[in-house]
Amino acid sequence: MDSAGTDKTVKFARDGNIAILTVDNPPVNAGSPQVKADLTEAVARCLDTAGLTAVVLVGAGGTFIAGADLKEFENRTVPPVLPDLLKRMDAAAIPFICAIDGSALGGGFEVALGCDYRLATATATVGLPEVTLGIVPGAGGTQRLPRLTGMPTAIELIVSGHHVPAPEALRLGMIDRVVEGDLLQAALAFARELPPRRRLLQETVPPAAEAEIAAAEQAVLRKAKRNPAATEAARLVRLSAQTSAEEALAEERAVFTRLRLSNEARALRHLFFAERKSGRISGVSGRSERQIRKVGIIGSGTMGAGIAIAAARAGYDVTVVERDADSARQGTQRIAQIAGEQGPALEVRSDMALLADVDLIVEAAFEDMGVKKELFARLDAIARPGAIIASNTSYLDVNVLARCTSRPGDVLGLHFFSPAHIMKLIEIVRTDLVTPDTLKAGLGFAKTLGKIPIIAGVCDGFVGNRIFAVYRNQCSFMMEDGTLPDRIDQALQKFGWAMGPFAVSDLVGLDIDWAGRKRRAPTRHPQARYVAVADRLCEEGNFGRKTGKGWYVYDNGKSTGLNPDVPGYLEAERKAKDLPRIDRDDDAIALRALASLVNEACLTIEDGIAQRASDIDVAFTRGYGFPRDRGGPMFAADLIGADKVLADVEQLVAENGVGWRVSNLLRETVAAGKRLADIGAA
Ligand code: T1G
Repeated sequence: MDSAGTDKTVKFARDGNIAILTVDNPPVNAGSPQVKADLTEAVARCLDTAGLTAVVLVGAGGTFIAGADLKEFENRTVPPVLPDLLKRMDAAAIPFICAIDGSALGGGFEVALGCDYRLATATATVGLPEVTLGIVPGAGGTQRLPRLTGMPTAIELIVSGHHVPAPEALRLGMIDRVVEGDLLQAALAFARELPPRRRLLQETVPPAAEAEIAAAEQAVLRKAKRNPAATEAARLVRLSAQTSAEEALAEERAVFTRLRLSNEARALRHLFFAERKSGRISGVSGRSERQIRKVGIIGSGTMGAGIAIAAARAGYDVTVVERDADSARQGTQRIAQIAGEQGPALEVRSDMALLADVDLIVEAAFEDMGVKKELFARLDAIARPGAIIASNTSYLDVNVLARCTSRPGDVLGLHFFSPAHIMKLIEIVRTDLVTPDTLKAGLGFAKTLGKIPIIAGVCDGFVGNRIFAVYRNQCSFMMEDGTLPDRIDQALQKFGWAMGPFAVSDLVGLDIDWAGRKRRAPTRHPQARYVAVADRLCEEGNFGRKTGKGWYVYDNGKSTGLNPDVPGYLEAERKAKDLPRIDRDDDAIALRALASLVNEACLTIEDGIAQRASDIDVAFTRGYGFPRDRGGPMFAADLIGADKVLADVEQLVAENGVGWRVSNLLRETVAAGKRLADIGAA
């Protein structure tokens, strides 16, 4: 093999009459401007070299190309651009064979689509995830893919942004062959057979019935609401059968260029990097020395069942225990019901001693300090040395639980969100005495479950629930000021929240918060503002959806409108307190809600409970229904104007009195003209 060693990101080598181009830009061979320039040059070299019969394109480091370099997106595009490169490949006389290992995504898969043939290892993944980043494929993806898969499948794949595993990609026609053994050798052998040229753009899109196309479109667009890139992508794929390839490509590029710098795309890119950073702890790196294979779960209520299902699906050997045979029987049924046909089927047992040989125990018992303290002491006696003991508590002091054991270094919080087998967010609660290795093991477990972890310190509610509680409190103040709960919910939904706070309370159950308020009552300042309407609803036994009445009234689980008692209760409370009425429009409601989140988020960072602002954006978009296209509360505040948000925080503090203060960190960040979303970014 003759090879020209250079410091370029694309290496040119030859194997007889076949050129091998290797893209080498660690860690994921992202298509930086340098890569695009080097690839363009290397392709030109191939086309200028006499006697070549084929070009094999491959990636170094066990992966192909992860698409455009998302770090470069804020900068102006510099030529050469991918569409020009693909045009040159289209005009070439010899075939290009793409050899895919690892991932070929976005622009990376578009390069693969610009080749005549695509070979991949069985573990490779391919796809066009651009829509999930608020953009559309910009280098022919919307035109070439439908020619391979047909239009309905192309719409489904491009609008969902699904990463497709090689075997499925083969079935759908996205790739030509799955290779066992050495990928490069297989690609070379394939090239030596002198396959005929196959330029996708010269082919026609396989015909499909309009009904089938529309059904595929509706199914994916419904899930992609609030993402303008989704509708655009579907429209562009349809163009593939309506107009010339040249016109469609020009339109695709125009849409791509327009969306690239949109606020939605910026927000989604911010979240992409935020989610990769959120599990990092400064000074703690690498993998745990401990292997987790066996996982024990205590409690098979909604949370325990969800965690058990998530762990079993991720391949752990799972044991679930309950306090008695009756609860075990109910738990077994609950797991079967939640897991459905997909499984797993797990039998809940009533013998704690079964936890003696597990590597990690997740306690998901009743949320009561007394119960949990006793449990932790018992677990300490049962668990083998070196086993990790975690609590799924959402409020309680995990430091206290750690101290109930003789191994506080092995104790941490793993706070899952409900339903635990679906929700991606998990808080890794860092106790005072936890060892770095225990944290690493917790993070590794979360990652294997496919979760997105954030690190939280110990306080009432950790990061997410602490901030959410303040937001909800503010929403109830706005209600007491004179805006009815359904109007507040509507305003916040209009802003993009999946649900308004009152609808959420009804769903979760008003009794849950009631218990929390009672628990906190002794420590609440007697002069702190307190809205008592929710207590009144609870006293009447109205706990929300499950009792048919809460903030709203329900018929067969569906809301039929505001609970008619609520306006009267509110008027009475306002009169009794002699409160001035404050009318707020939708924007003012959304701004106040955001201001409350941002201020508490900054206080949480100041207190050392949250590590960085972007973790809060991850938590709220992944765990609380904050709109992803706004990038999370901190990113959204930067877009709206951090000074405007600060002004509203100041007003909020002035209106609400005792217990409320403006975060210094917020003030300083705004004064310095820095971005809130960058607080704590390393
Ligand atoms: N740009 C820049 N950095 C990237 C990157 C990218 N596209 N992809 C990954 N990284 C960094 C990431 O931040 C991390 O860095 C490291 O690589 C490892 O990633 C014209 C315009 C490839 C499946 O949407 O889905 O092409 O934090 O931790 O779990 O139409 O990364 O270590 O410093 O995620 O093994 C479309 C995005 C772009 C693919 C690997 N491409 N990447 O997952 O590792 S738009 C994507 C991923 C486009 C064209 C348009 C995943 C991965 P650090 P990781 P992983």
